[in-house]
Amino acid sequence: MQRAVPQDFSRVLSSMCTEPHPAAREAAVRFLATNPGDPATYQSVAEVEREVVAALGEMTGLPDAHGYVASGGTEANVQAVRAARNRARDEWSTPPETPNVVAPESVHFSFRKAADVLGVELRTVPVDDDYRADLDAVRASVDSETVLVVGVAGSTEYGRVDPIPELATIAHDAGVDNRAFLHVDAAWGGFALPFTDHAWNFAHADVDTMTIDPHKMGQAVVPAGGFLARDRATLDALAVDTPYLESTSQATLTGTRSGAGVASAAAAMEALWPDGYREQFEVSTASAEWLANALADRGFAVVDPELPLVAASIPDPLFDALRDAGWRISRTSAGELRVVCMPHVTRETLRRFVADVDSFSSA
Ligand code: 0PR
Repeated sequence: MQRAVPQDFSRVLSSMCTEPHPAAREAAVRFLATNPGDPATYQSVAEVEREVVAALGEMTGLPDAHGYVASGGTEANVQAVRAARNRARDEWSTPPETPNVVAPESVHFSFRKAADVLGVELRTVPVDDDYRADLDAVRASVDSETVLVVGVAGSTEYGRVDPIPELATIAHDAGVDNRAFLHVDAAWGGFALPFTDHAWNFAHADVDTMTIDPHKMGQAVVPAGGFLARDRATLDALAVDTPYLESTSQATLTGTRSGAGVASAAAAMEALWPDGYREQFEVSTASAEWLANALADRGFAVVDPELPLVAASIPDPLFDALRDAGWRISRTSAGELRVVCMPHVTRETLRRFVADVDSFSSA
């Protein structure tokens, strides 16, 4: 272990995590030995967590936000499904026998885990020609046992934003007398979307819950995910009694949690919201456009970037040569090269990448 060194970010184009902001790193170290899972004992980190939730609420149009700092987007998505399932079970006049969740096929694979552990059926429906949830397909798939509809705001593969207001309407017409919920997965996109014209947040639509992760574009350390709920009742639907702790109930999925993650999220947001994140968004967007143009100029089919994420079809031998040269790149499920323009991905990095594309193409 003494000789192991952490990942050098200079050739990492595949990650949705990035180098933490210096203030986030420093705060994480200071709060390493704290546990927000026991807020009555670790009171200061619990207070910091309330600040993070309030700040995330401010970013997402939810002044009176309920939620917590989760271990990541996976936990937050699992909790969204669990909350919707529990509320339907406890509040509907006819609780669903086999609750289902309707989501576009672009949804992150964490929903497959959620369906598996929670005993709900995941119904994935096709996306349209631009990789967004196909509303007719969603409409055709919901029924009286639908407890949750999911929209993605910044999809993992193409950075697309689903039509959230329309999905909210569909969700709230589904289910029994009460209504199914709408969850927005902004795990990756949430720290970029405030600087766009997209309708994606609690103020734009009747969104019930949201995933938004400080440890992705928020530049916090891992682990720092975000789960937000419009209603207190949604968080209550997740709570279990904790008889031997001083706090009497716990809504999180994990017990002991990372105070480092919580503190780093607070520090990153204090340093960067809103101007630092806006500036980063503008720089990353310009980089993504630059890369998309550079690849298109070379004759590759490029998926137009909407958020700072570029997908392009390149030949397999070229992909393999780039990987062999140390570039950490990934593929979409359709096989395209996928480059996520995170803060550590500078224009200089992309210039070196395109230079390698050129030299391996002519080889
Ligand atoms: N929702 C969306 C839209 C996501 O893109 C992801 C992760 C999640 C939820 C799950 O979040 P956690 O991984 O925090 O639980 N998307 C990336 C992926 O799975 C995560 C990632 C991060 C991949 C860093 C690689 C990497 O180096 O592809």
